[in-house]
Amino acid sequence: MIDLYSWTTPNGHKVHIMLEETCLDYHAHPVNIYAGDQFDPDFLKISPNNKIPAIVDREGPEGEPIALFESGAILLYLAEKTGRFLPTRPADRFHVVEWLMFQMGGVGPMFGQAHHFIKYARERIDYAVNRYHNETRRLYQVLDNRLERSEYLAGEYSIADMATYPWVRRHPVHEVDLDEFPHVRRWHDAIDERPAVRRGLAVLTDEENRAVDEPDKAHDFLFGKTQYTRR
Ligand SMILES: N[C@@H](CCC(=O)N[C@@H](CS)C(=O)NCC(=O)O)C(=O)O
Repeated sequence: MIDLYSWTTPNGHKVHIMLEETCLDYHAHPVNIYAGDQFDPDFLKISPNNKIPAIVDREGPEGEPIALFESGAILLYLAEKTGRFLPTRPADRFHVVEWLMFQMGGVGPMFGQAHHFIKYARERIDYAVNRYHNETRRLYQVLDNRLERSEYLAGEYSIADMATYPWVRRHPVHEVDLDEFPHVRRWHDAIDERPAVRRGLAVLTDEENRAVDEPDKAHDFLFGKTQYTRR
């Protein structure tokens, strides 16, 4: 049994999708990052960066429990554990790792900053909006060029696609029109239709719907004093 600690955000969705694709036995625990749950001392023991997602696999390597944070590490772990969505042939495997790293080091941070300055920042800073929007569009072109030649990012459907799709799915937030990137659109739509993806995106939505919306508190937890308190 795997304990999943997560919320309904792109980084959470990566792992929800992988758990559904691999049919692993798991229990989802909500960590409402808009309500400050990420600072709970018990959560910080498994996720010291106060971010979701995190997992605890009660039957980890050598039968011992293992706790993991960072979505890319969790995807690699689950792929190793199940032998799925990460090829064994070294060249194929490293192409998946390459595109996974491209997501973790590029797509996630840049799209995330675009979301921040377009949607969450309390003042409009044109330089920052343009910088991250331009960078986001540049990364879309890299994806589009790749997907013109390859059905999925690293050949067959893999953890690299599971990592990237939840961010591309948020294209209205970072104000990118998928019609400008037709190969990304074709890839996005194919992944969007997968039953496991639909199930993964539904994980914790009841908890999200029940959550009380307190925008000022959420802003403080994510971007204000609470976030930057030394602990
Ligand atoms: N590199 C991390 C990023 C995780 C991340 O940024 N999670 C966000 C939600 S998408 C979060 O938990 N934010 C809470 C906070 O910053 O306090 C990963 O891929 O797991």
